[in-house]
Amino acid sequence: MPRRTKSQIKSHTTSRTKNRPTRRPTSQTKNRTSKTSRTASRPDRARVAAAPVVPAGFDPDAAATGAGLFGLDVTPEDAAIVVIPVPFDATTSYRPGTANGPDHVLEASMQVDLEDLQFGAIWRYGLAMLPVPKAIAALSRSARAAAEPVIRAGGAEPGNRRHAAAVAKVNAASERVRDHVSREASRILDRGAIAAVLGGDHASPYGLIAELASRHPGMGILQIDAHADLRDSFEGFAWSHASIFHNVMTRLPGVGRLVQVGIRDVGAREIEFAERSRGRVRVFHDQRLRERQFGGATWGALCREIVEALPREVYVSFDIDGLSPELCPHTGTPVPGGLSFAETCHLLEMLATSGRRVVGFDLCEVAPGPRGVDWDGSVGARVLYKLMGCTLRSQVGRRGARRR
Ligand SMILES: [Mn+2]
Repeated sequence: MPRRTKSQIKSHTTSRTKNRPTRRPTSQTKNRTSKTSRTASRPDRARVAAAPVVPAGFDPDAAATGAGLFGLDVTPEDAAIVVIPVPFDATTSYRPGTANGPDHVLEASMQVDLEDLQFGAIWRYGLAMLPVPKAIAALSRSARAAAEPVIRAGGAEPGNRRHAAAVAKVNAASERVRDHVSREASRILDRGAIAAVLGGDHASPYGLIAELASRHPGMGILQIDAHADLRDSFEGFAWSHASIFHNVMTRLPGVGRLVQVGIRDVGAREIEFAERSRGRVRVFHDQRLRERQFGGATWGALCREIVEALPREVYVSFDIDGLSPELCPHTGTPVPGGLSFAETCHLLEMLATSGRRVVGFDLCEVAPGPRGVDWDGSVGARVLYKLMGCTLRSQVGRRGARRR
């Protein structure tokens, strides 16, 4: 299909609700039922298309009246996957901006072509994002302002009452975000849909992970990240982005195992935490994976090992900085090394086809560049679409099981 021209993109971003260009070419849109049988010749797509959750009256060929995720006009009530946007990044230590991630990815998602070579017609299931909550964005700004002097000082100084007050304010804000996400997630899960989080910093999905861990005891987490995020409160902040998996592994007994991939910036105490976990935390360091590749191991073999370390039910936590930094130059803490896009897609496909069930996911730390440079968002939107495809594929044939 033809790509949109720059001017189309521009006019779209300035007035996104007014007769924006048609989302899909006509060939895809006439009659979804017959489309299902027409695509059945491709085995992977047939599996996905076998159980579409397409809302009645949805016409992807019509000019959109709203600006839904991926340009689809699907309400959260009709969607099989509902994204909870979390515009919060009070504790990002190096460079703020991921609070704008949800808006940025939403905008870039309009440009994503919806047929997926790996996962088929993902969009058929209905994909939607809740409105970006202005109250959380405002809370992020005020918490960020409170956190700033503490971050500048390199962390809360013991006995510094101003720092202590700031930390208390930031922690309270983070807890409000956690409770908000938990509440929204519970609502989505209760009606049998799949819930996902779009951050925001990496602390954003805690409420979702907590909700899923109580519903799927023993579930594993596949974390793709440059950082281990296993710090026991970072700079004094209990709910720091750098502490999320410390919090998850110490507060959520429902999480059976954490499998980390792409880690290449890690503290001594984080390594110790993983080593003392008796296998509950399994780390695939980026450098170790590369060394094995240099010695002849294939990426496919390494992916199999990663996937086999995971239990039957899996949550995927995707920090965009797990990717090579040229794919996310404006994220909070970019680090050299990391996964390529193709390596990521292969890993997700191996997970999806391994017989495991992906029960939810998040994408965090995507930040826009200066003056609307939309590269980070473009990558983020595509990763989000792949995560959706991976999740749906893993659940195909188990629609009944998706009820809980
Ligand atoms: Mn992270």
